[in-house]
Amino acid sequence: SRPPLVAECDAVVVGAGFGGLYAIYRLRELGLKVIGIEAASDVGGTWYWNRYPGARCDIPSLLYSYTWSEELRQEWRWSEKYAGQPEILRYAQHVADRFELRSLIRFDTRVISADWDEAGESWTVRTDRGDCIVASTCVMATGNLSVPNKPKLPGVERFRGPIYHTGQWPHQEIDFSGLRVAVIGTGSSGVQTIPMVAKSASRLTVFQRTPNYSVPARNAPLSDADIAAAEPMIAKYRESLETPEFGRVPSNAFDAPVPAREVQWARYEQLWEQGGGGILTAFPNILTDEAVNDVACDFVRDKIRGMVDDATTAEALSPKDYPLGVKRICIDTGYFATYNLPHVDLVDLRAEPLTTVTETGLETAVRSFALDALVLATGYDAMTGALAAMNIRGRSGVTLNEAWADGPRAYLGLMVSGFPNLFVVTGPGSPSVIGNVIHACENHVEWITACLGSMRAKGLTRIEPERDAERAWMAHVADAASRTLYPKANSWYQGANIAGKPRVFMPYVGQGYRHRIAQIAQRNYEGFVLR
Ligand code: NA7
Repeated sequence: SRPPLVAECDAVVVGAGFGGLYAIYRLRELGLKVIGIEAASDVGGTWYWNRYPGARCDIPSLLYSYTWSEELRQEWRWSEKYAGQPEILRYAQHVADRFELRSLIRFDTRVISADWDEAGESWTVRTDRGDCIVASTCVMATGNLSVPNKPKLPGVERFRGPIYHTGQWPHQEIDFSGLRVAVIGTGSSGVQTIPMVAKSASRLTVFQRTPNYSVPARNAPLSDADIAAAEPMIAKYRESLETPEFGRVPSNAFDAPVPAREVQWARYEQLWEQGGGGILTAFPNILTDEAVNDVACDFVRDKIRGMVDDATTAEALSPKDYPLGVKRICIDTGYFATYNLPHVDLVDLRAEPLTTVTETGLETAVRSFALDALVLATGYDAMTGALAAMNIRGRSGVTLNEAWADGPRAYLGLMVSGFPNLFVVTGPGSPSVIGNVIHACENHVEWITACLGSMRAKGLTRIEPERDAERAWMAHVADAASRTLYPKANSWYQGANIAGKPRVFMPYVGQGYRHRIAQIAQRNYEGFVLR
């Protein structure tokens, strides 16, 4: 145990994942006194907690890397095309050591409140360790997928076996050998862990509410030649910090032609062989034109039928009622083939809803299942969960949750009106989780540091977005989404997975975000009030 810290500083950074680490680095470089706070015992954020078997990034490692340090880029060598969680965590740890960031971070410490003091123009941040830190600026780098969604399954408290959530996995290896295991949830986490759990469990039952589109990763070791070949692409990303390969809607989407079905099919075959999320770049209008997207859906369903022996199971595993790519597409290794194993079963919760958890298993409306362990791959209170849990109180005593009662809003996804000097890294209204979140973090951190640097140079101490600018931005975010197929799925992008969460399409799927926010900065921070 350590004594509580009572301190004043220039900036508090909450979270030591990829957003927080870089924020600490840049703010220190700016000459600020920075204090980092992290709930975990180490750096890594999402990659610290998500240790479930099979946890792996769905973006190629060479892109899922910081671009801001050439030295770092040269000295770090990824071993696989898609890095697994342990390697990504090692990367985060390496960054923390290499740039000597650890000494600035208070680990095992959770923020319990942050209060704005108008007279002192400062935030008072309190933690569960009794710390009280007064800072002129607060940077919330608390992550988009950091608060697990644990559905209230009826009777769950009775279950005698262990219950694991993929986003809060224990730090020791879990041995499922000889056990009857259930996995609930078939999003990216479920799709990744199911084939791994099937390797050791004596019986695996997957409880699926909504099937997902999944594409083979075709993961492989990275050769030196692969790395050299990726150089120009990486340089291009540094330039734009926008990742077109994954979920972003390109600017030519709206007037692109609809190619003949055979042409589309042939292209999908090619991309399927290549593996990974590239399928979403097949045609510029894949996320905007239902006619184009429909063919992609047919293509993936056809592949599922080809991979799964039992026709009823294949049918249940085939997504039907939403377009491909508007929930984050899954990238798997052997997911569908896992259902061909004799000890693996799928339960379609739409056909037979879960009625209760018992001491020894699960019951649906038609059957009961004896179980030794339960794995919840049920996702996150995404994008806003961590912010909502921190008791943030801004100007006039209004809490962030009150301000967001009708749904989250933030000007440019960076700042919330009523909450001066509080920056959000990858907040709602920014591209955040669409594409590559590391690049999204870099983009935000660089904007925030440039902003603070320019304020200091001009002797300004307070920044807050105008309510109207914020409103107009969120209307633009909604408009950008409405021009695409994104709203056609009940996804966590719009908070649909959390009961009672107001439905607002949170990520920005429009074009040229980095350019837009740079322009706003150039125009003397248009839409912000600075003094
Ligand atoms: P996701 O993508 O939110 O997936 C969660 C899964 O859990 C999804 O299949 C849900 O079904 C299911 N779920 C959630 N609650 C329940 C209940 N109550 N009963 C049954 N099934 C339930 O989270 P992941 O962790 O897989 O992935 C998150 C992101 O991490 C991913 O997008 C990548 O960016 C990496 P639903 O679809 O809601 O019907």
